[in-house]
Amino acid sequence: NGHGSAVLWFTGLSGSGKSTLANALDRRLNELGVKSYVLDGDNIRHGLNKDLGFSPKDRKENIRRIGEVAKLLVDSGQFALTAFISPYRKDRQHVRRLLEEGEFIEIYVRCSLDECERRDPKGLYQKARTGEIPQFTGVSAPYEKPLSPEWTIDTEGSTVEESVDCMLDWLRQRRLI
Ligand code: GGZ
Repeated sequence: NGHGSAVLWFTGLSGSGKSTLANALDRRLNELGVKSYVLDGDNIRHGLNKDLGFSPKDRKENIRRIGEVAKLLVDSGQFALTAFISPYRKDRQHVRRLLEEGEFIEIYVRCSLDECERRDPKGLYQKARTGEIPQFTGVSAPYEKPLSPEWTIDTEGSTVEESVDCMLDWLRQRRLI
């Protein structure tokens, strides 16, 4: 179909901007005639993975299943854009190994905890601080930042449009689109 296929794996804290970026990139890719599909909490945690919570074991299984689905999308010739916290390095590494060399593109959506807490679009950080939500990433559960991601996006220092333009350039340079 005239373009490559790969997993664009967005990882970062809650409220860092993963879903926003994935959806914005998805729209631009589709305008260019590039097939892509976004996997995020809305279509995965409420469906396929609604039996899973937020214990380390459940997060691991969440990411494992998402990795398998993303692989199927890649096999069908599309870009899979995934937007999950995916806090554990080991779990992300597992997905990387599921795919061929170059098919797993890890994108670290970097945003300080302070700024994520300031944004707090769903009021979840506040609930995490009072203990109403246990094991909340960044507050009472760990986030292991990527050590060598293919790409890092600083959502405190650039707009969504700027970041999406950069990602499109990056994909063009690598002849993926
Ligand atoms: C982290 C939680 C938690 C806990 C509910 N910790 O801002 P959101 O709401 O939409 O994004 C968060 C989402 C995280 O789900 P993921 O599937 O991305 O997590 S993981 O990759 O770690 O499996 C947040 C909400 O679910 N949420 N409880 N305890 N985020």
